Amino acid sequence: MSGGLYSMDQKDFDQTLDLTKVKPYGDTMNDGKTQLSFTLPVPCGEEAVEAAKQLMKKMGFENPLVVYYKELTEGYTFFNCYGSTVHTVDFSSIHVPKVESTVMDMHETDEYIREHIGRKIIVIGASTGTDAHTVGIDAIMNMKGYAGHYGIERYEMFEALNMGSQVPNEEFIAKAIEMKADVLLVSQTVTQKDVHIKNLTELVEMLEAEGLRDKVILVCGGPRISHELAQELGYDAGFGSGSYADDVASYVAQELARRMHKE
Ligand code: B12
Repeated sequence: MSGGLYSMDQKDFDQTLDLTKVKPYGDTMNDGKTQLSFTLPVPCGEEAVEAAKQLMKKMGFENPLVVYYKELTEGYTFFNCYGSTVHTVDFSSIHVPKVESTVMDMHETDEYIREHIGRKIIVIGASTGTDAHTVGIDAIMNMKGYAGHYGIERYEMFEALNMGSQVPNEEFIAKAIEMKADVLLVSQTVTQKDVHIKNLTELVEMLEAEGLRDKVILVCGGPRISHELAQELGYDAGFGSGSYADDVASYVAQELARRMHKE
């Protein structure tokens, strides 16, 4: 297929694409076609369908179409809908803060640590506060790894302790002091009523009160965590959905080396 369609720039493919005014692509460029689903707390019936369409118009969708609806339970109706959004975004002006490090695989990271740090990096991790979700922190730390990526416990140059879930911030900090941890990994999944913000903030405040905040690399992660949010809350880095141990281990190794060589 050399020289064919696949080697073309997307802009050459369709001259009507304007990256300063991007909208969803359905059948043709710029048609704005969007699928969305939601539930309304109203009884199932034609009035419910009309309510869904009116709501879609208010949300900025032209030609709203309800393609499926069903009573969920008495007084609640679920909808699948299509519509064409009138809104656009300027893709060319978007800037998303990201963790700045080179992602290496497990062997490369171990080698990097041997060369630049010369000792094992001590890491503790937990799902803190009331959060009982363990799968995220396990994915990052567990020996067996996740989706083909070995967790930090597998690395030769990390000494890692996964404390599990529902670990109070006090206990987490006490363990960090006992193990002289270089890195704290915090997982937060539940965000209802912003409980994650409260819990993540409390940890930062407690570390500051102990005079420990600057002595550790503080990292949080979870499905609703972004690097930007993490930094706003006083963390060094944040990792969201789709992160692997490789991302975190590479970052931590490079950040620790940077701090050591600055001193
Ligand atoms: C399994 C599960 C549970 C299990 C957890 C069992 C266990 N041992 O973990 C149980 C049944 C206990 C449970 C309970 C609850 N759950 Co729940 N649960 C889920 C579910 C189905 C999957 C979560 C999961 O395992 N994901 C897989 C992992 C691999 O993904 P991940 O966590 O995003 O992790 C990745 C990244 O985020 C990142 N990451 C995560 N942590 C960290 C940490 C660091 C340091 C780094 C670098 C990266 C990182 O890396 C990981 C790998 O890529 C989700 C829905 C869903 N499909 O996502 C709901 C979900 C998370 N639960 C939810 C809720 C509301 C609850 C309950 C409050 C329900 C209730 N009313 O009781 C309770 C809360 C209990 C508590 N006190 O925490 C909501 C959360 C909504 C919100 N935003 O707040 C969800 C989204 C379901 C929903 N749609 O409503 N849950």
